[in-house]
Amino acid sequence: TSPSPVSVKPVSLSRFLIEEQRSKGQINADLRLLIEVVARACKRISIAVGKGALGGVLGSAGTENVQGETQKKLDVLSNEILLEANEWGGHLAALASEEMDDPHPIPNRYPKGEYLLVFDPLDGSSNIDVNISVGTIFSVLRCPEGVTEPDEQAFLQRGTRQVAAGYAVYGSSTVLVLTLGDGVHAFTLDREQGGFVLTQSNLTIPEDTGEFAINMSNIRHWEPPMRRYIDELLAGKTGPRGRDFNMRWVASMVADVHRILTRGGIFIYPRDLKDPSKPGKLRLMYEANPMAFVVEQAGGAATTGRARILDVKPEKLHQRVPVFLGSRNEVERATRYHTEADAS
Ligand code: P6P
Repeated sequence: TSPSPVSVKPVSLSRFLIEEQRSKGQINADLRLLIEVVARACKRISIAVGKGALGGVLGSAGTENVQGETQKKLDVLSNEILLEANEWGGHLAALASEEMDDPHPIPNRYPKGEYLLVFDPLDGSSNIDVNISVGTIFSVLRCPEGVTEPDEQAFLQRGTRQVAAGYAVYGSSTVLVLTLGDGVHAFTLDREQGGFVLTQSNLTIPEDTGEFAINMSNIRHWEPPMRRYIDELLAGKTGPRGRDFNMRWVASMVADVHRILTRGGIFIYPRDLKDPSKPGKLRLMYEANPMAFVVEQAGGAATTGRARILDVKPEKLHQRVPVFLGSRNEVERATRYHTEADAS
């Protein structure tokens, strides 16, 4: 029988990374340092988020980000925590964030490294003031050879070029989910020890599901194949799917994706016609790509409804993209409805 949980020696994030480095050559010392620094920053963000009203950081900062969205004080604080944590380590060539118009160079007083870090420091921040889970999403790319002053162009790499990605979800517990391109692993923050401990290895998403996540209030703006796919789910047993489906929508991508990683499901933020200039709401570089990498590494699928997300060639740092991700068979079905409609 497997040893009882208490007898299994807890594996810290640092030990996991050192053993990955030693056994699989998947990562080098700089990437290991990068992941540890991001994890420490997420721990600080978790502490700030956890203080809620007592931390004096709820509410709006009175500023807008590049998306024209009102920034919450915690958005700005979380961004600053990630910048300060990563500037001095010598592992990064530059950083980019949802909260900053342009990439943030590493100050000349610090050495530069070979990696680029792009992140959404606090995703779902509209949920903070109502005490619903939020999270941090991050993606790691290599700085292109010979680029000493990385600008936006240096970041515009397909999602298949990511060397690592993951997120921290600040919920009833704080969980860091990470892929280095060799499976997906989850680490829970042990608040007494102050570190992340491996709690799940090689997470896998069931290929089929009975649960979908979408903001139904946009239904009148959807393309016909999107309507068809959702109508069939809503028809349940009486419809062509021959089974009932359940719906969840947290309006925090990190929380919805974490549920799907844990028990399956399909998450959809489709293109909608209310603003043709915006192909969906979610951003490619620091929401769709990192989540797509994690989901694929867990055996799921992630598309724009028409193409694999990780194959999309980025044109702009803050560009948006439709997102269908989760249980492989559901994502493939929803995608097929769109590609068949296009072909007809
Ligand atoms: P809506 C949060 O603002 C976010 O970027 C994602 O975390 C979330 O999935 C989505 O937007 C929610 O969008 O339109 O339902 O508020």
